[in-house]
Amino acid sequence: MVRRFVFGNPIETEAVLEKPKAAQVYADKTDTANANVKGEDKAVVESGVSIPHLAWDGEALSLRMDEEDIVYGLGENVRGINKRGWIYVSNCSDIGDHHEDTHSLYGAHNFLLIDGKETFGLFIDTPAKVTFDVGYTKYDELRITVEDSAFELYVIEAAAGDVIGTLANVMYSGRDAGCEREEKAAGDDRGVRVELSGQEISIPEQIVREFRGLIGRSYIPPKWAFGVGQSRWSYPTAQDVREVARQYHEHHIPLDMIYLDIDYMERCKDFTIDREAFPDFEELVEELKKQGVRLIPIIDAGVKIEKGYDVYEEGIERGYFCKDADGKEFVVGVWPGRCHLPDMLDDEARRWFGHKYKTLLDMGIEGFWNDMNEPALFYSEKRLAELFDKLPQYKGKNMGVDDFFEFQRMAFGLSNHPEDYRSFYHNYRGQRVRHDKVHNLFGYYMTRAAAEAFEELEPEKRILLFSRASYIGMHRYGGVWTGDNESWWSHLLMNLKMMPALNMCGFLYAGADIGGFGSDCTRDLLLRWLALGIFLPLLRNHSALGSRKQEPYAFGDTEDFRGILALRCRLLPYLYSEFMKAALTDGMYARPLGFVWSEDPIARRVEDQLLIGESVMIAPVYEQNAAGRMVYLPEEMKLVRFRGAQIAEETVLSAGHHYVEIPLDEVVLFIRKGHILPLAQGGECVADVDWDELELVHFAERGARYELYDDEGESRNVELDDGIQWICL
Ligand code: MIG
Repeated sequence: MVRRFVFGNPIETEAVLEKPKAAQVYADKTDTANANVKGEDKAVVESGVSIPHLAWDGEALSLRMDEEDIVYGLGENVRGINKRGWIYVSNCSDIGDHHEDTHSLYGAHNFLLIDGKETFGLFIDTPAKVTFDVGYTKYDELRITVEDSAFELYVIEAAAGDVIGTLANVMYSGRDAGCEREEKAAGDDRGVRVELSGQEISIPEQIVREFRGLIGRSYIPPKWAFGVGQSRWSYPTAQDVREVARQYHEHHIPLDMIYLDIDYMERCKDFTIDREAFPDFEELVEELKKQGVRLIPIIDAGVKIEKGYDVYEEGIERGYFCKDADGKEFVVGVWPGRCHLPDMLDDEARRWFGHKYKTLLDMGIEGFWNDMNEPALFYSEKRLAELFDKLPQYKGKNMGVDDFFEFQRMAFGLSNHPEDYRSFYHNYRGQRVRHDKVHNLFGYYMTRAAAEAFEELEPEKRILLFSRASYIGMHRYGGVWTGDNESWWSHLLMNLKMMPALNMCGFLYAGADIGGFGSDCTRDLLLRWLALGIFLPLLRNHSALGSRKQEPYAFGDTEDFRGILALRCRLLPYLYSEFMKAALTDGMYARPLGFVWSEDPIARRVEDQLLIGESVMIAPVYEQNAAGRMVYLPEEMKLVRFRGAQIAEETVLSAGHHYVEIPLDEVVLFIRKGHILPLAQGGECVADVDWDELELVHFAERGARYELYDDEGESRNVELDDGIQWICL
């Protein structure tokens, strides 16, 4: 059950598609127009309205947490699967240098789930900053504050009386691939309608599904986007790109995508090609596609100020850029130097910007990544000018502590300055709105710009699209990657912990830079990271300028990399099936153990294992030089060990803790009781993988069944019904 409360006059985000009728709650701070609320009476809500589970004191929503309560969610954030014990601030941030103490990453995902004696979900819908103090200030209090205090609150509970529910509302029919047990319904030669495996789903998962029902179906990329991606900032010439493909192919390592970072553009200008570095760009695209490899260019949010550059000229002429307080185009510095920001929130400007992607679609491009769309501001022209005005005063001076720190603050504080976010404006839904009030929508609306244009330009075809900044709602238009992580072991684990939280918020096509973006990666870190990454939808090795080369062939012998990426190809039918079932039934692809064994106190606290789809549990190694790790099994499971892409061991393990040895060249997974894992033979790219020749690894009895999903992988028109096939033992 969903209940909606409106505090003040919130700005629409278009996160929720169909809003339930609201019970009004008036926050006296903002809603001065509402005479019912008296100044001193902060806790007043309109008579008769009370918010379940929460207290509202006029400043914050709060609730007392029991010792046993777990707080899941909040999407892209640092720290645990259980978010207790930290403060998280939803404020899309360009934050390369992030670590355990960081409060805001690139996304703003205000959905959380409290699971304890009472279990319920909360979604705080506002484009402004929200602070979640999850037991940091007071260890047993969750306190949520909203800048401006205008917001919509959704309280989501599972249907009353259901301890464990089944997916009764998810019905589809499937083709029967040799399942004798199935009775066919008369007149339906395709099979019978059944529940999704008749799977029991826990209360936490029911709540997530309810929430996801509100915000709409998750983005579905083309099937080839489940392949292997190689990226680097940068492969600056066509020659470099060809060399990546050549190396991969020479070593027979699977490859589906090569990413192009900013250097493919002419001086970082969106929708241009540097013809010196890429003289035959169109041929390059074709040539690689024939090898099964797509080129995926980056698009940045800032548009270079340059006379004669059509995007700039048109934007100026039609008034599509964000303006400052005086109505002049706001100037920021990003990669191309001085730039304007397209007003992604303005319907017309958004349509215009989205249609610019056509330039690249026309060159054969089928996928994009949207960057710098928090938006990142290296500097604003105004702030830079202030610094230069001040500089002469420091020159020759014996700088003492005050001067030095002031100087340092001015110079190092140039980027992403909060005041700059308060000095430009959007035209949003017919009104002039200051940026900071709608900050968290910018990346979302940039990605929406592209996705809406693709729907018009390529109505039949899925286009790969993912973004750095995001807000809930953007999950309908594209995926996310989690930004500039580091080649650190702790960031491998962070990648794992983030996945279910992102899924809860609708971001299914998601992943981190594998091997780490900043810092120098080592061979063992890349192998261990891949042992997680091969289970995640967006699998991309990406690394930063100046860091050690991070392609698999940069570390000497490639056999182990070939093996692990070949295993990715073997897993594809399963991974794609699980992804599509999650996307089409508002489910989760990666789940914490507590979402299935919600009554098992140990499972609920596991922070370093995940369920991937219905059949598989993973427990990757994330410590350097560890020979294995402890794994918790909530129930009896089958350990399956792969050496390279081949099965080397299948052993049934009892419930409880086990130490499992996992050498660097092996991947271990666990199959749940009663479940099946279909494996393809392999291949060197997605198109090579044969969906028909499947080996069924399982921990089940004869007659057990798996719903395999397949489609041709590119059409937008997807129905679970059309793609499901039963596979039986
Ligand atoms: O400020 O385009 O997160 O993936 O390689 C750096 C260069 C800008 C940030 C992205 C990263 C990309 C980099 N970009």
